Amino acid sequence: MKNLFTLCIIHQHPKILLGMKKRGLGAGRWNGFGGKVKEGEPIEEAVLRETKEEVGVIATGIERRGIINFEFNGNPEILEVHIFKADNFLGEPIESDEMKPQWFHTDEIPFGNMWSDDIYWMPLFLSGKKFKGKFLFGKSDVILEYRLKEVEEI
Ligand code: 6OG
Repeated sequence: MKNLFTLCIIHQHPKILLGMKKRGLGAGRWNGFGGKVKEGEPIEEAVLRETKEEVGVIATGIERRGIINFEFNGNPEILEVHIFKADNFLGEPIESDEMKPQWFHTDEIPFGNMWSDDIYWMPLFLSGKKFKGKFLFGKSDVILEYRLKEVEEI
């Protein structure tokens, strides 16, 4: 079973906007904004909807940069996460029920308090590359296996 998710990172060099996830999947970690794509919903609309819901801004200049499939050992669900970059936004970032936003310098990204895959693909993301990959997680969200490659087109 495969489910589609979005993840939006607003990148205004040298800073990125992340949110501390307050509930649900990944609670207690910094991440971009996003969530599950609804049945029949275009992915580009889903990423804008989730970003608006979670941080109160309309992301602009979005570009898809990565697609990563996540699997958790022993769980048949595959999460296909579409990662977008936004280079600007309308409105002011505000805290929501789900996320508390904060800007981070790209040299001070809090990888120790993020999903453990992020440190692998974030350098590609920050340098403007496109990428595809797959991560298999075990207990305590340890990475058991992964594949990650840069691609020309996504
Ligand atoms: P909601 O619970 O908000 O959707 N997500 C992941 N992000 C990273 N960086 N690594 C993972 O490794 C992830 N698994 C899921 C996708 C969950 C949000 O979390 C992202 C969504 O933006 C396993 O509906």
